[in-house]
Amino acid sequence: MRNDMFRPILATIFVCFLLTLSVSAFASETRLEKIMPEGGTAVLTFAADPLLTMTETPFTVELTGGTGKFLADAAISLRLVMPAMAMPLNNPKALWQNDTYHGQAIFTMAGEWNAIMLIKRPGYDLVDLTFELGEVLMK
Ligand SMILES: [Cu+2]
Repeated sequence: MRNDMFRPILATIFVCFLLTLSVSAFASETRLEKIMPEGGTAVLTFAADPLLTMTETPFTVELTGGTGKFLADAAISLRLVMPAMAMPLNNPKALWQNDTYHGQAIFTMAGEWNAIMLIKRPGYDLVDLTFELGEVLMK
């Protein structure tokens, strides 16, 4: 009797566990958000978590203006830097494609990285935002 009661509960817990595993497998991304100086937000999302060295890592940038409208007229690039040392220039661009800005990043060394996002829009001053990416791990 007791066994019959618990079996469906255990089965439910097991299915939930499997769902959690599969969701986290597909949702592994590193998402960072900053407020822009004149309002609105810049969201930088890498398609990996954790970030790994020597791996082409797609990223997207979503710019939203103060009114909540997507901004599609910007020229965007990242300066990927290590705060602890000078590294060779690593400045991937993010180009508008369909619905958002897309680019590819490669981290050339394990350790702590920052992404300085440069945003230039017609009629506006250059904006730079620093995103702290944390540790990039050895592949
Ligand atoms: Cu380095």
